[in-house]
Amino acid sequence: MNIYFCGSIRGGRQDVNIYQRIVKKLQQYGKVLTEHISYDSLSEKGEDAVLDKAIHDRDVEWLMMSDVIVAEVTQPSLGVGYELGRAVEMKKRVLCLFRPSSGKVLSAMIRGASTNSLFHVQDYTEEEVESFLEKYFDSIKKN
Ligand code: 6K6
Repeated sequence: MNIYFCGSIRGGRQDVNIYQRIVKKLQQYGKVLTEHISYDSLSEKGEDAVLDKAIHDRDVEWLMMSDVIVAEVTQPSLGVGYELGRAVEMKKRVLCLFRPSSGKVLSAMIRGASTNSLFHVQDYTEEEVESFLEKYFDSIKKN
């Protein structure tokens, strides 16, 4: 199974530790095409139009190749929002993970998209992240 993980980069890297836990867990279920999003060394910096086009085109190709998209959406990110919109258009299976304890309120465009049966938003606390991923992947194996 190809899994595409989405997490904030230029939107801010404050949740990188939780991205690492998510990617580690996802690797039990399949190949994570975007493992680099969890790297400590990946900073918010760097802007280069040619490089950015290559990143965009490669990421859209990976989205097309993926079977499941898992996004950590607590830290708002334009790139993650864009990827989720493209994933919906591609009729992909999507799981969004959000931590209400952050004090943030999730965008209505993400929470509101979960009326679609392929698109699921899961509120969670940090301790529960692995168990929610287990439940989710068990449920999609059965379907
Ligand atoms: C490197 C250092 C700073 O910015 C970069 C760009 N590198 C990227 N490499 C791979 N994927 C990226 C990159 N920038 C954005 N993305 C994609 O958008 C990822 O798949 C993330 O899920 C999402 C993050 O978007 P922003 O808007 O938070 O950057």
